[in-house]
Amino acid sequence: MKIYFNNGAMFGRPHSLLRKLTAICTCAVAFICTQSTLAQALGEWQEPPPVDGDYTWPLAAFTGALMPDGKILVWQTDGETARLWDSSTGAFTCMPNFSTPLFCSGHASLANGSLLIAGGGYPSSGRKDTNVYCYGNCFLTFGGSPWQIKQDMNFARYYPTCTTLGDGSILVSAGKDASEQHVTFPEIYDPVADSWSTMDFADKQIPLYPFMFLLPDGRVFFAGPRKNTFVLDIDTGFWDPNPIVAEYFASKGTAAMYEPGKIIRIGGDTDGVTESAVELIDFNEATPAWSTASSMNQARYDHQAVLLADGKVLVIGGLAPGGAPLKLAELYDPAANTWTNMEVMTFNRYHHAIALLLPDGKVLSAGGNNCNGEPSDDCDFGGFPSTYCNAELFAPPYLFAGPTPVIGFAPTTISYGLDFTVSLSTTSPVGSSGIAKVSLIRPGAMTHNFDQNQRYVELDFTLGGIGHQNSIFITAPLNGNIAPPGYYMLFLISDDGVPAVAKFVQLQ
Ligand SMILES: [Cu+2]
Repeated sequence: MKIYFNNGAMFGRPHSLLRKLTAICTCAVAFICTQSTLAQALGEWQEPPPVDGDYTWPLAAFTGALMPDGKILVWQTDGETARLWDSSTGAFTCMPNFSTPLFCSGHASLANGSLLIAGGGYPSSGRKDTNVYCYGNCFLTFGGSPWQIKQDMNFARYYPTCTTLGDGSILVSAGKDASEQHVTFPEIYDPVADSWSTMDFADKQIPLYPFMFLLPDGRVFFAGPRKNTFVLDIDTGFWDPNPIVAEYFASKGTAAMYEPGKIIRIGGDTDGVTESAVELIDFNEATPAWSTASSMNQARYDHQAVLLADGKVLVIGGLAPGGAPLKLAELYDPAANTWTNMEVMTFNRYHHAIALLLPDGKVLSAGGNNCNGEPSDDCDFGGFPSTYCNAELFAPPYLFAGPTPVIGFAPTTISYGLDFTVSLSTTSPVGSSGIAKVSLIRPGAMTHNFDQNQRYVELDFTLGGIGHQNSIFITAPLNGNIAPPGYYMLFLISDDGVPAVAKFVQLQ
């Protein structure tokens, strides 16, 4: 942690005396205990724009996806509730989908930045519908509506998980059909042919909204919730029959891949026993196996996990043992295997809430509904009363850790395995020699406490030498299994740990 004089912590170098005092900072040294000092340690919950004291939203965002223009597509239940939120102004634009009740669908992004939405159901049960929320110039092609209706799936599904594969196709797993039966066959969407292919040899019942992750070798890992986890070989079409057994069930918990092949499972509640337990598995090892990591400070379920710009994992909200809502956020550092309490949230978030990393390094926390009877600010759409029609933003501690780098130029497209150059702005308070880390993060798409799309990939880079002090030479990911084709936020992180506002790049 470093202390800067001007409270906003954006400019100036750390003062050595203050730096020493920081290590023993107590509130006895009143002038150090400013808001920014607290924020350096705990982060800070903030009101989303417009900043006018009103956190209210016109809907409870049960589902949210970040689009490559930085706007966030959200909906509550029916497709008609869909809106696009501009995080810079706070303005909403109605984007109604009249064809499908989109609630309880699966979502993942396509190579062109559009969002594929598989199935859905509420208030009826599972549907075969395939919708695409189009990104880019498709508005011109489809008469002004961003919604495209694509080929139906082979199976009706609600509560499925979508997983973008290395070639840009999308695997859809699990869900329930129109008869409330579990769908046991996965299927794959080819966005070029607009067709679905059932994986006929991969008949297996796995839980609703399973934690599915594309591995660096192109296989897909079912990481739970369940003790027995399995690898699905996309090429052969068969599941590996040998389970990789975890210690906890992780029902109502969550999971994230925090680096290619490295997966974390966090918390959950099984048969009324709420877990603080955290487990890790690393598919870069010869024999991947679940291992126990440091537990969260707080046992919880129905929480959300967000990969931050620097590779740490933020856990938001959820419910404590017994079902009381939790406002304590926690931050996991994979390098140190530690959990640190963050600032307490303003609002409850648990069932049907969303949490998404934004390009400025902040996290949007919104929506959810209230199963406990505590006061909430109803925005009832079709039989879902007791909703949290509000949002707040979390500024992680890294945004208070020093001067913020500013990206000047970044290419709009990058190619697998090739180097590309990014330059810092001439106004950036950090030169290229002050850049310590470069990351790509795929935009999140979250519902029901699992993000089906977020992905963190750290990139190799070299700093510009003499004559190129503002340039950084970066190597793009080697292939689509490391990072599927599509749009990513490109973050540069200073040696103080501060991310620049990301630029979106299209990896192809
Ligand atoms: Cu639900």
